[in-house]
Formats: sequence, C-alpha cells, structure tokens
Amino acid sequence: MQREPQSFDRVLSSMCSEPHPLAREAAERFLATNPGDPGTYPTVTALEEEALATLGEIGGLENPSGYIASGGTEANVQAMRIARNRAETRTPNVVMPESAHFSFQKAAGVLGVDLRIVPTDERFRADLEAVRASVDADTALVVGVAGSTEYGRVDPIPALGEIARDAGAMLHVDAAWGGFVLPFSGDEWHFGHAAVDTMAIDPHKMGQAAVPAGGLLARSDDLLDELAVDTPYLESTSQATLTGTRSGAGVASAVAAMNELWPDGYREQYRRSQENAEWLAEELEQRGYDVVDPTLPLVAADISGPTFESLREEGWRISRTARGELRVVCMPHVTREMLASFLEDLDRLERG
Ligand code: 0PR
Repeated sequence: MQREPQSFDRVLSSMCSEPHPLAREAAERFLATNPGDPGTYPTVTALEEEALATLGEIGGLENPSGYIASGGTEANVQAMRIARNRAETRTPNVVMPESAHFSFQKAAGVLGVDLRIVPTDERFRADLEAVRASVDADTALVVGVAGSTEYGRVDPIPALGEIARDAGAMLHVDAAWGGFVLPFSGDEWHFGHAAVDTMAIDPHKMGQAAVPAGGLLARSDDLLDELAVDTPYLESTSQATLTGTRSGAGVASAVAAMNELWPDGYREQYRRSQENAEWLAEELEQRGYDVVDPTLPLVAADISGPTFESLREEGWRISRTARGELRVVCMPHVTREMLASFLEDLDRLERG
C-alpha cells in the first residue's frame, strides 16, 4: 500500500512538524504496544525510561521522574494535579500569565482550582509585579511559560521560582513547544536555573517525534507519586498517567528522534529555524509591517484582516494571535524557500 505523505508545504501555523524519518519508522514498529501495561509490553517500557532520561538531560534534570504523555495538555493537567494534591488548603489557586496555553483552563476546570490569570509586560512575558500581587497562602502553583504559543516568549523563570518559593507554592514550566530549542538560545528556563518542580516538554512539537509524544518531568519521585493510583488487574501495581492505554508509537518515536538529534541535530535545527524567523521578520519590517521580534523561531506581524483571509484562500495555513497578528511558527518543515514563496503571495495580494 502506498503511503500518502502528509503535506506540510504551506503549513505555517502548526507547532507540530514532519516527524524525522527514523521517528516515523519507530512509530510504525510500535503501533501495537501499550506502555500503560509494562508487564505485557516490557520493551516499550524500557524505551520510555530512555526517553525520560534524555528529556531530563535536555531539561537540566538528573534522574528525572515523569513519563511520556499524550501531549502538552496532559502534562499541564498532571502538573497542576500534583500541585493541587500537595496543597494544604481546600481552596487552592494557580497563578499564571495570560500568555499560558489554554490547556491550563481545562486543567483548572477538571481539578476545581481557582485560576488567577495575570497580565504580561510589554515584552509579552509574565509581569512579575502582577504575579507577586496575585499569590497568597492558597497558591498551590505558579506557572511559567518557556516558549509561549503566540509569541514564543520565555518568562523570567528564576524570578517566578523565587516568588513561588516565598509563597510556599510549586513552579511548573511549560516548555511544551520551546523545550527542544531553548537549550541553544541562552535563556534561563530549566531545572538547573531555578527551583522548577515540574515541566512540560513535548517531543511531538520541536522534537520531531510523531504524535502523540508529550513529556512530563518532575523533580522527584514523590511528586509523581501524587498521581499514582492502584492498578489491581495489571501486573504492575500502580499507574501515574492520566490516560490508561497509551501509544507505544509516541514513546518509540520520541526515543528514535532524540537518539538521532540530541544535541547536534536539534542545535542545527534551532539555528536554521531561528535564522528563518529573523529573516522573515526583517523582510516583513522592510515592507512596513509591525513585527514582534522573534526571540525564538516564531514571528508575529500585524497584517490586515482581508490580506490574512486572502492568504488563507491561497492555501497558506496561518493563524492569528488574540490581538489579531499573523503568526508564523518556524518549525523544521518551514524552509527559506517556503517563506520566500509566502512573501511573494503576500506582495501580490497587497498590490491588489
Ligand atoms: N503548551 C504550549 C506552550 C503549547 O503551545 C501547546 C499547544 C500546549 C501546551 C498543548 O499541547 P498539546 O496540543 O500537545 O496538548 N500549542 C498549539 C496550540 O494549541 C498546538 C497546535 C498544534 C496548534 C498544531 C496548531 C497546530 O496545527 O496552538
């Protein structure tokens, strides 16, 4: 049977990408395995340990605790669940910047936690004064974003860690998208820079693994134990994941991608993506658009509604920020040629 390749030709909005060929192959080989049942599927369970160790290396954490989740949403839900379970209050709250992903709203809803959303500053990073003013004795968790969905910005993680510590709260870093570029960008974002307790870091985004491969990292085993439930009819005795049956394909493909690409391949990819983002930002600025400086490989630019719609009609997969800017995520499949062709279409449409 011939496989129809999924075309990423005009996809500029996705935070997922073409999986690395080795990741695709590994996913196929492990399609029929379930790491949720380690007694029956020991090979994929061993692979999950390997994946976790590498994710720990990337995220600055020795001997990490955690697991390969279905994605950033699950990792964020579970991180909030750990914090809620540990909180010594019956009315816990979570403080996060408005730039945090909507999965935290789902988490707060499911967990019955009061979500306190604070503004970002002029650089689209968590406003530290606002965070400080929002935490109190009931704060179970402070969330920092390392690579935000809309602008690719990194919150001041060490400062957030101090605020969380002073409030007796935990700190979760959402590096679901940013985690595979941040080791090369010079940002302070990981367990080694601050008192980070948990982290979301997704192989299926910048990590070039197949979907579903998210990552939840926790500083210590006792944090993950907060999630464990007894599993009477499995050979293993407890399970910390949110989903039961899980994809071994995601786990195996994450290992294949990381073995191949960490660190040199990811560094090289970061360099290409970042150069593309800076090039696109420069080109757009020269044309007179307001551009949000791409500190990571994600460009936002103020392009008018009608032009945006026309670009979509041309087949470009683009999305907008809440403020209405066009977003271009420079994922591994986004090449300079693709961006040049996008600009040609943009120029033609603007000429009318
Ligand atoms: N955290 C951050 C910072 C994210 O950007 C995202 C997803 C998540 C968590 C949630 O991850 P999962 O979707 O893996 O659960 N960010 C993108 C978004 O929601 C996801 C996405 C993917 C969007 C592909 C479009 C697309 O084509 O905008």
